[in-house]
Amino acid sequence: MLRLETAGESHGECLIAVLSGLPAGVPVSIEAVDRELWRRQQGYGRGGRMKIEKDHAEIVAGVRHSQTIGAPVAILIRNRDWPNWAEALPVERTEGDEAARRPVTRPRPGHADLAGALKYNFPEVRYVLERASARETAARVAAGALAKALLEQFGIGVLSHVVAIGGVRLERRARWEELVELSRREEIFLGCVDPDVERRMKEVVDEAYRTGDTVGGVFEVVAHGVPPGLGSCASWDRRLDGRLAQAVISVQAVKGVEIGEAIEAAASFGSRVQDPIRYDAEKRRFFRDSNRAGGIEGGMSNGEDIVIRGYLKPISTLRRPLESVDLATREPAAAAYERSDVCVVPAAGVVAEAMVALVLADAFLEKFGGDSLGETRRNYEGYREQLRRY
Ligand code: EPS
Repeated sequence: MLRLETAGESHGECLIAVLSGLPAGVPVSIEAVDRELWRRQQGYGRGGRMKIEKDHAEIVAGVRHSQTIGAPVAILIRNRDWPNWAEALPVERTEGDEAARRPVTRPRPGHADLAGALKYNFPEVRYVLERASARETAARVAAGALAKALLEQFGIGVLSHVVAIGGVRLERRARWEELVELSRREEIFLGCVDPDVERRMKEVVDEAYRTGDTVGGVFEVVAHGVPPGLGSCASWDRRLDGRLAQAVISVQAVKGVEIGEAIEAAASFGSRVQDPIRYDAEKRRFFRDSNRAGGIEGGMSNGEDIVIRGYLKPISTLRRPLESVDLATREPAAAAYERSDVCVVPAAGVVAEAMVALVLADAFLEKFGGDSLGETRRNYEGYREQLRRY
């Protein structure tokens, strides 16, 4: 239903997102999109680039008079750093010395560098790192903001928080209200709902700064207000958990995804990890006291909050470089270092919110369809009525 394509190099002119499949009539606020872009740029542990950029969405197609018109939406985010790279990455061939292209011949272990150079048959990794860069996620966040705008029309919210940085973990569940409060803050530090845990998280990032290292962690995305029945148990590729996992693991540096309490459950017994089913006769609805399934059973949303965690490896650009091989000489060499971040877990959480919102909006439109928001709403209300009568 929804299709997202992004384009753009980290140090190119701009990033572009093209999102098609949204019905007409979804309210769009540039301020709201920019707020999401701002949230993605925050967090303790970001590098110098975030002081240069101030991401702003220029919507150039598909939205008129603050509403979608049913056409593909095209969003452009300019790179403020581009003037510093115009000579290194011109669109047309230029004469001049090789060094102006800023070639990188010492691939970083863990980065796309080497695999990309081999795959695309490049003698050095500049083009690969430009596109593999997590800078691309700004385009995803802009598109995700539109998916959020659709979901919001149906009372669905998608937010994130940081559960762990290195070995420091938040040992309790966060309430939805806490995530709402966190998302409204004017200062984002490490994105943890508990200030004491956040302070200890900061110490881990400081240690990485001191030692020229990087640090990873875990973020959690929660989708609140999702109706039961999104996704499907009938076909493997329509299962909501599979679609969400793909979307979240596609975020740069995410190496693992967990839905609900999957990791703990794998070490436990069946009698302890399911969420017993209850019925509230007054409200005429089924509910659970726990949500270990993370809101998904049989590949479908079950009406509880959807909870999905992303496990982020420490990013692979280290100030204290790892061992590598120079592509030009084939001699052992220290991996290249380019200005980078030390910790990006809070930002990755914001990106994953966008990815979760895009998948949920897709599954929502798959179930309810409609070329205009009014039509989608009628179909949705019809289903709600069916649930009430069930
Ligand atoms: C960026 C993410 C990181 C930053 C990048 C901006 O990208 P990468 O995945 O390549 O490490 O380091 O900034 C730079 C490349 C730079 O010149 O500082 C982002 O999320 O916007």
